[in-house]
Amino acid sequence: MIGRRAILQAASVAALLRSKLAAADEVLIRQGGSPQNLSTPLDYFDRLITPTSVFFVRSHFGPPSLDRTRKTTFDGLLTMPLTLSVDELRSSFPEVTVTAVLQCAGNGRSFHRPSVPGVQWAHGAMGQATFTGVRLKDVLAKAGLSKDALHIRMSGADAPPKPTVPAFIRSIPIERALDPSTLLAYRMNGEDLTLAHGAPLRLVVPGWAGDHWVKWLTSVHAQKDEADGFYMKTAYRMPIDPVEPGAPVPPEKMKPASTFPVKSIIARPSSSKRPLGPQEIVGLAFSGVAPLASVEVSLDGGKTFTPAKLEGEPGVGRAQVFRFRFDQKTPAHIEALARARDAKGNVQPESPPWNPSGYFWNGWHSTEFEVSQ
Ligand SMILES: Nc1nc2c(c(=O)[nH]1)N[C@H]1C(S)=C(S)[C@@H](COP(=O)(O)O)O[C@H]1N2
Ligand SMILES: [Mo]
Repeated sequence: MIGRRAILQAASVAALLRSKLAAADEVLIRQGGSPQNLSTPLDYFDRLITPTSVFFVRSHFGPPSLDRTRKTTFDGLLTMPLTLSVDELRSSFPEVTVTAVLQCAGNGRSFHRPSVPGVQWAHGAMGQATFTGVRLKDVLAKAGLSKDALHIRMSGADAPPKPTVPAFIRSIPIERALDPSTLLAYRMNGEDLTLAHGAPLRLVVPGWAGDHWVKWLTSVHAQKDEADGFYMKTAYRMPIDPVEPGAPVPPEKMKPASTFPVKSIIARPSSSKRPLGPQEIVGLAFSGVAPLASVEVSLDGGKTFTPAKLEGEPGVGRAQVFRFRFDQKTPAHIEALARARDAKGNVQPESPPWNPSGYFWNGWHSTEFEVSQ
């Protein structure tokens, strides 16, 4: 028999859970599509670290159950296959923390013209967090990685809704797997990973788009070839050379989408009224290709640009805050736009090339506001 006390306890746990969910749901913006696509509101891009409670979520099928003791199997072209829980990984390998941008390849898709099907993200399918875990290369070394292994294939505990829907299986090339920044992470922003973000274990690939960051990891498999399946051979591919907007692109003219290009996003002010006097344009900028070099702001529609001040440390796949201050003494309608540049000389374009899946949109972001007495 279930006692009254147990029922009351269960009811209060349920109420607590509901209030927690409601708190996150009130802030995150539902993007539709299947089942958990939530984007971060622009206002949160005024700081280096995006709080986990408002960090965007993208899941193709929704999360599996939460099991912090779930093990991950490392097998394939390894002389000593391993099966390890998070606790076992932690006690066997050095712990590392990276600060990195996690951005969905489809972030900004809604701005491509002609429009492209898929989740219609605006700017909020990205965030920056600290991720703590162990290096994938350390685990592969211990497992005796074979010279024949050229790709690492990964999958998670989430399952498609029906057998005819392909599973989320991804692979990364061996050079990327052995990069010291590639982590098997179990903490985010200093706390245990939440279920939505891949608990108990996810891959972290700084500089590469979110689809490589496999959540709820169960299998890490060393193999000779790139992984097969819909999420490698069809999805997440870009034209090798720019194509006519709207034109079909044959598969052999496509390559996997990996590093995300240089981009800046303005957090504040959003379209609003401002009093006369000091004004500040604030946002985040980053590049998956090279460290950020500069952000410039234009107040005349892109004719002239002035450098903004950068905060935070530069790094590949790492966001910095930019701040641009000016004094507005007379009433005016202001349109401010930002343009970022990375250390390899890549410059954020006014409007990026179209591609069939609408990936990596990184056009200039602008904001308009009214300054008055
Ligand atoms: N197992 C699994 N991992 C996954 C996905 C998924 O559907 N299943 N989605 C990927 C995609 S497309 C993105 S953009 C990121 C999003 O990570 P987040 O939800 O922690 O923000 O997770 C990636 N990892
Ligand atoms: Mo994504």
